[in-house]
Amino acid sequence: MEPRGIVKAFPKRKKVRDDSGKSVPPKISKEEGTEILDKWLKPVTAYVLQAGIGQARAEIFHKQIVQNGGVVHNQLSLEVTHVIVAEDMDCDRAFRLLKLTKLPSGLQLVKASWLSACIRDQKLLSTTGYGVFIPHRYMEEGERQKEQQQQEACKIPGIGKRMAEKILEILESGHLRKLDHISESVPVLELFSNIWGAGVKTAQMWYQQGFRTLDDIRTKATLTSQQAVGLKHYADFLERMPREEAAEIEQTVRQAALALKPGLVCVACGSYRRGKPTCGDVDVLVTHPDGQSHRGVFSKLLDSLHRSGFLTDDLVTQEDNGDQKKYLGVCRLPGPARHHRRLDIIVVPYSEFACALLYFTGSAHFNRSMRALAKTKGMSLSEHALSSAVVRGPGGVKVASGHTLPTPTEKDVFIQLGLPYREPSERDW
Ligand code: DCP
Ligand code: MG
Ligand code: MN
Repeated sequence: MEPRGIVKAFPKRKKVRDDSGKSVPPKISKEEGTEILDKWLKPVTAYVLQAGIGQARAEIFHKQIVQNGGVVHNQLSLEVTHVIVAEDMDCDRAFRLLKLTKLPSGLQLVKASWLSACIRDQKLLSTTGYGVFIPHRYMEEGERQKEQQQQEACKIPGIGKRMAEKILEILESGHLRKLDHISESVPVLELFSNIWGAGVKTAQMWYQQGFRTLDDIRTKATLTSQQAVGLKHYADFLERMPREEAAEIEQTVRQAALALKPGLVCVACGSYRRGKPTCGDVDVLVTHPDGQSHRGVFSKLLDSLHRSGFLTDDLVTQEDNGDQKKYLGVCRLPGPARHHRRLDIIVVPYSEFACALLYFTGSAHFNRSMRALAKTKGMSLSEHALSSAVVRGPGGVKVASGHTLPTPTEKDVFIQLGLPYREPSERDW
């Protein structure tokens, strides 16, 4: 290993220094109320290498640098960003005089003519063309690789300077800091977006506000009423219930419904109807075979279930969807050691029963496939009905409106679509 000389004394170099205690603090000259506001040399902390420049010229430089907001150091130190050297200075000599074996990263050796030009133009000029040529053997290993790799990366078509810098960072350190930040946030974003009612956007916002734990959210975040319910039942909502418990919940809803109106049909759909051993929630469909008596049931049923203490929290009290009504909330069966469970209830007219049942049974993926297939056959499937599709002419103008196809049972939907019937337990994909 080559000796690293003074390099070790330059562990971290700040390109733009702050204003804290420097040997020659910038002085703002004031003349009759006119302040020199333009401290254009502020980013520069210079060390003027007198050899070949001479004391008189060096002193003029010192004065000018300080007057324009820069800092002058009388020896090479950590803070120095620019070493000002004579025009004819070569690299070997400069390194010898500076007692350097390698060029610390961030330090530039620039010719005095650069400073003269800056002072003439009263602005910070690029050092391009004024730098002392530094052969690779004088560069720190990292600096050398960086220069080479940056040239290599830039050669790839479509890779610009900014992308090349990112590639370089990955090559140098094995990772990209920007991504570190993302991967750090991932578990927190997951924690937050598992709160019912909080999506990725909300989770990201909370992360940006500095929140990292559910306790931060509880004590500091602004929550919608849904998110407050979600947070209250955080653990319960992440847990799936055994299907036996889902059956008890279905039964509780059915009893309350039948007490309101005999003949109401209550069916637990979703994962329960597909025969899953555990359910994320219970999805109860309510309808009445007489085609009329479902009306008015929705709010009465919810009132009843609230009064009995079965429903503990509401998430969405009423989502109007044509003739269908939807409730999303939280329930808990009576007795000790019971968990809070998510419960969805839809009340639908009997004419829409088959399509609503098909939809609410899912799975969501199966529904998407069925809808896509219906489209290919010139039909349209929804939770309301199976219809012949709306026909549109040129420019999207409606030529023929769709009409509802008769589907008294789920089987009829399959038949209309030309598909063999599938039992609910076969609708998982
Ligand atoms: N559904 C849908 N598209 C969605 C969400 C739901 O088609 N984006 C339908 C199909 C689902 C049914 O509604 O099966 C019930 O929705 P759930 O979210 O309750 O899903 P599951 O009951 O299928 O699963 P889980 O056990 O997680 O509740
Ligand atoms: Mg469900
Ligand atoms: Mn559901």
